[in-house]
Amino acid sequence: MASILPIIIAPDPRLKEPCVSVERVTPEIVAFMDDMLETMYDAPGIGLAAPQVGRLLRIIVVDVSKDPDNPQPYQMVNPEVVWTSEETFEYEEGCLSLPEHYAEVTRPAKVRVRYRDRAGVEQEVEAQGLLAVCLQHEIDHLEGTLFVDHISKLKRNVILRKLQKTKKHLRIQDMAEA
Ligand code: K1U
Ligand code: ZN
Repeated sequence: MASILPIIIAPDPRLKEPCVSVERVTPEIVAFMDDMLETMYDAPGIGLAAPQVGRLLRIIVVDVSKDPDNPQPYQMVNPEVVWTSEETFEYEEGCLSLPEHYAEVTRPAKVRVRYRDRAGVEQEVEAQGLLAVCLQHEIDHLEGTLFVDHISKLKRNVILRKLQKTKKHLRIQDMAEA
């Protein structure tokens, strides 16, 4: 049975590190990807990258269907963007590691992504719309890049300072309850 993993909240140095490639898709990697998918659905979210749960591995999961009756999950090992369109697309992004903060980010409108699936087989997907946005957002996580790194320094610092304050308050609350 899959487990729900704790999600790391920014600011945290583990969210700023580049991740390492996965050599082989072992049963342990498959079990970890199942835990990631369960964690993403539970949050709820439409994507999750391994560093968000403390593993600095090049693994992401995505499901933009938002429909529990018809899920369309992707579990990707070593995903890489191999083509982007000239055309761009603006979308108000969120992140499970930056809860309750959103900002407009402009990215290529279409991308082609190469990855290995849970059987270790190389695959490619061409995406547009929300799937393209989400894939780029999750692959960014693997380089230690957050959506706030695509907005102005002023807006980024406002969001990160607010999150730091929230984390501090939560720690004080935890200590008081212990
Ligand atoms: O990477 C993450 O933290 C997941 C993030 C993915 C994402 C959202 C929006 C644009 C780009 C990438 C989220 O899933 S935030 C939560 C969210 O968007 C959502 C949650 C429930 C239903 C629908 C959307
Ligand atoms: Zn994110």
